[in-house]
Amino acid sequence: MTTLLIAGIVILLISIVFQIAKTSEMVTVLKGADQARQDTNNVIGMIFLGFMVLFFIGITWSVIHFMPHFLPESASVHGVWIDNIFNMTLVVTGIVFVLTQITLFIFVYKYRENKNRKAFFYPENHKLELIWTIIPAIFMAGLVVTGLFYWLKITKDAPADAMVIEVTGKQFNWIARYPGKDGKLGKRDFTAITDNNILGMDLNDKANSDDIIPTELHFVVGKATKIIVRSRDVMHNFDLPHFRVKIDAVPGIPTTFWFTPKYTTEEMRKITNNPKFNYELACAQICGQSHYAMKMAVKVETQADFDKWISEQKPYVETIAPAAPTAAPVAAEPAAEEKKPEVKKTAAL
Ligand SMILES: [Cu+2]
Repeated sequence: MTTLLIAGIVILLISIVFQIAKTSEMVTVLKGADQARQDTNNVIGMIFLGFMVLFFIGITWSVIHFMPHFLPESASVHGVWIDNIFNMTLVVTGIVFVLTQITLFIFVYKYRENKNRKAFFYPENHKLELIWTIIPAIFMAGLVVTGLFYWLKITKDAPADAMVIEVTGKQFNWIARYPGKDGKLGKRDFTAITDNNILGMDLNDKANSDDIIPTELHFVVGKATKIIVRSRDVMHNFDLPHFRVKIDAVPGIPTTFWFTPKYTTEEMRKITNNPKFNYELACAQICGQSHYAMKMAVKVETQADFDKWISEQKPYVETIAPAAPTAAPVAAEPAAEEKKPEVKKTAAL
């Protein structure tokens, strides 16, 4: 029944179009070709103006509608600089965009074909061309130089007292490792990776004896934090959107990013007016079937709270089952190890 109804509507629409075409042909004959063309141009000009108005209403509506879903204020020191560059670029290019689009549509309407007007041949104007080349070039250079200035500031070496955390991506979860009391991350060997030793930690390396692999990431507010990002299989992307931190996790090549968290989770709950707010580490690289589920909870707290939390964590080696065949199951396997099939072959660390 529905199909029949749709077919009926389509036939009706086709016949309406056909009738309109026929009528306009008759009108052309009655009015004369020139007048008919003039009328058509008027209508098309008005349609362009209407489209422009609807276009700007649409843009304004979508900005207002999606505003509540925008990221809140940056929770890191450098994030504020990134936001400022974004906003500056958006304002400069936005003004140009609005002005050029309005001019474009108004010109289409104003200078529509008219039998009383002759086209004006105006091949070149060096002065005008210089103006519209040099002014945008100055603005673009300003944006690029500002961006570069902040980029160099953001990517310079982390302070010596920065807290170091290693985060390894794998299909499909993140594994965070804290250095423990000795402040050193132990050696790893990808050939030693097993279900019980998920990072292939070298058990002969003393530095590994106190390394901690917790199920969530904890940062200290106001403390520089350096993340060493690795991947155990394919390319992932370490993304902390609230901190404006984003860097690829590449198999075989550790990447690093350092930043300073500005607000604790509690403070951010007040800023966002959302008592359930939580920071989150996501994967921003489509890395396979369960990519969407690749995330980790992140908490920012005071140094005292952090110290308390870390003192409650057990070193990972203590949770690794002994090699004996009667070994008891692992007591505290970190994070929800995914239920999805695991990639059998580990490419690199
Ligand atoms: Cu991923």
